Amino acid sequence: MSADKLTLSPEVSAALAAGTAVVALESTIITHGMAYPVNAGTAREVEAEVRAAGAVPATIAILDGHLHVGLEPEQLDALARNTSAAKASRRDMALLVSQGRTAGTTVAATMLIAARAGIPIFATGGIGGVHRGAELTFDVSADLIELSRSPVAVVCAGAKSILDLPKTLEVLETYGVPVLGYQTDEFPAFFSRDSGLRVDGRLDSAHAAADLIRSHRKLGMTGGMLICNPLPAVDEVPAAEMGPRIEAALAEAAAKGVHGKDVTPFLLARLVDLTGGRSLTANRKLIRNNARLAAEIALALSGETMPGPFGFLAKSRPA
Ligand code: PSU
Ligand code: MN
Repeated sequence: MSADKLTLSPEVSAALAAGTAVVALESTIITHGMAYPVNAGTAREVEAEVRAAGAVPATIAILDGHLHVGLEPEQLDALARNTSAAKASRRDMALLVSQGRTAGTTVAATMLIAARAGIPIFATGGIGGVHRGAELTFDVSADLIELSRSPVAVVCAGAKSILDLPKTLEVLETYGVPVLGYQTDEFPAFFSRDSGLRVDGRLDSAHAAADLIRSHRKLGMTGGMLICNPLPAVDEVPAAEMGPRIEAALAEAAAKGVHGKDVTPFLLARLVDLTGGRSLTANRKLIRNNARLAAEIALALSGETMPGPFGFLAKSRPA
């Protein structure tokens, strides 16, 4: 797969050609993370946040078997209404393309496609990680290994404590993925600013993040990194409120025998119900917060040509 196998929107195509700041956005959150019409509204808000900061949003999805980078408003709305869209991680892509299907892309698949398009920055809410009980189930999200493979900096609010956060950080360390805190020394736990776990390093500005990304490239690193942006304190949901609801959602998943790629969407949907929508409100806010930071980092990086791993992947990767 090379960049010319991608379907770039005219806006994204022009921005990439001009070296303008572009922020990649995922779409599993649209197809499997939220229900219509909240998913469509959130996706539009996130794109608006990127534009307001002066960058171009590139929402990534698989539509009728084509890898799209940048969606028109009608395409975004149709995806949000599509209740039969698949969930695409790396391993699903060839099957979905060969069958002409439509899918939301996970963090893993979005990173892979963003890298091939030459987009080095990507904003999401939370990443997948090591599930609780993974020592028995082996349920470790493909997002983690993709972070070691695709040269994209992912801005997120950490990971939800539906996951085992210490094990998630261990696996990221094993895979050689830098984990940075934006204006924090702690790994954020999505709904809360702190998890009690430390990040590898702290970045206090978008320029510091851009400098780190440049150093990563200069060293010839071929993988990505995680930039963790805690949600604003006013938007936090207290851990005491989330804890029992997370336990309830996990118990339901176990009782129903939910497994494989259905686990994360099941837990996310149950949490929205169990918190009476409170988790959804926090989710919307933190994604916008991440989109803004990603746009600021993209701007700090833009104007550069893209040598190193990004340019190489976009221009000369064989099909
Ligand atoms: N975690 C969240 N919200 C999400 C996801 C994870 O808090 O929307 C989505 C992302 O698209 C992520 C995917 O890449 O779920 C991970 O799925 P899995 O655990 O099956 O790898
Ligand atoms: Mn899994």
